[in-house]
Amino acid sequence: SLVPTTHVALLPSSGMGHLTPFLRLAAVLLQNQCHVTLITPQPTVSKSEQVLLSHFHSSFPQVNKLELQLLPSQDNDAISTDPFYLQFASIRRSSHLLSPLLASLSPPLSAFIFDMTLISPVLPIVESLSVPHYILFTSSATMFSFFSYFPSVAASTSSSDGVQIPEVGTIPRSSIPPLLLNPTSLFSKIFMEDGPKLKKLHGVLINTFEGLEGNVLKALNNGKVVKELPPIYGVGPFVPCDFEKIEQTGVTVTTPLNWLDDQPDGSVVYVSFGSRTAIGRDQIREIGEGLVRSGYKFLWVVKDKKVDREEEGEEEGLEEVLGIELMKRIRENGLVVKKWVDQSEILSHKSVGGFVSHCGWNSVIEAAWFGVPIIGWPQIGDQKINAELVSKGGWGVWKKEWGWEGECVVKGEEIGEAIKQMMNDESIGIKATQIKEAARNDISVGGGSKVAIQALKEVWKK
Ligand code: BUP
Repeated sequence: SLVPTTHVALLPSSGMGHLTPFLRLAAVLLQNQCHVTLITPQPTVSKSEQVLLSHFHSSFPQVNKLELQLLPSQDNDAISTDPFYLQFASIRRSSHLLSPLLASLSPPLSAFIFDMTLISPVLPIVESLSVPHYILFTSSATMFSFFSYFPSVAASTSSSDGVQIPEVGTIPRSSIPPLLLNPTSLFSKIFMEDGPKLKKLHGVLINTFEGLEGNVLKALNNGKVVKELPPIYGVGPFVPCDFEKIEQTGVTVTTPLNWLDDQPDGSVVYVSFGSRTAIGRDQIREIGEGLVRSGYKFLWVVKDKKVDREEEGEEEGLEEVLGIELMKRIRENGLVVKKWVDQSEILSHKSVGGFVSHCGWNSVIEAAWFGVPIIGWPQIGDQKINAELVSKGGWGVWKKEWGWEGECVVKGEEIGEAIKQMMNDESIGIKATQIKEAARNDISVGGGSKVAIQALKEVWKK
């Protein structure tokens, strides 16, 4: 045909929190008549990532599928014990292998969109191949503004109480990702080495929208945060897709969905801390206690291991973690699952009235999309920054004194009280409905996200 094909290649990093938004972006690009190449680092860390990828490729056979075979890990990777961070390091170290992959693509690339943790290693490659290059930032625009601003003030933060980002607001010291306060962590390295290179990108895509972070997007694009940033595109909210649905095997077991079907509208609290945080045994028991005390029904996803592969063969009974007595009271009031659940399906269910969440960015956006109020309980990384923007928006709350993962054990009584308070607060429910409407407007004709995607397509045509 006479119309040149817009060909976009995507490269996600490790963990469901990075892979999911990339695949949802791929779906948006396909809807917008782009030809898509997906490059995935192999092998993946978790089984969930592998399953999601195979669902994606069977739903979209037209997507060109490429693998980046990672080099074996090295001794000096002992920078962290978190398998997902080790994988970040491994992808960074293997990224020179991208050169032949990218060079062989046909038709030539209109854009290459890669994970935000890969800027330093990928830049020289795409620059030498003259491929237009973008990152997908898989957290909030507020977190992005912190990422872009922090390197310039890092030297003076150790003694001060926070980071004041022009036009965006102050990030208190207690909300700064703890790994950033350790200068030898990979997280710090990515911030300090990659942050200053943002101006070399052709653009930054963020899964956010005007109704949620319009002011931040504006400040970033007006050069108020850091001068000479490339265009920042709010292309969210990414909508959960059909290929993510998991088969419900074992008809005899109560699935979350048929359990939810039996509960009254808005009566259930959904509890999940994401795919990467394993909560300690003591805290798990207190959460169980708190949920029972709240008096609300609950659906609770328990995870006590960081990577799902580890669970094979050594699955431990929940009774052992929670104790028989507590387990009995829990069974009377709620449903506890240890497996991967379809979170979007749960959040979209009419019986769900609140979400106790670690505030991983994908979870926040999914809650906004379905209009579910959040009780934030940030555990690591960017999560306090995300929790604060939810609470500022009035559609959720978080308890600052609950601290980071493992910092202290929060008592069940306190947890139950917090749930009761939020579930009874009508104004939070109203705000959550408003954020849902704003989310839906943004991806409709004339909405901010729709406009951003059109703008990108125009740029890619040239
Ligand atoms: Br657990 C779990 N089912 O059982 P976040 C998670 N999810 O669908 P994270 C399920 O995984 P990072 C489950 O809907 C979201 O899309 C959830 O991403 C889905 O947190 C994704 O919320 C989790 O960003 O990642 O995994 O802690 O730390 O990278 O943000």
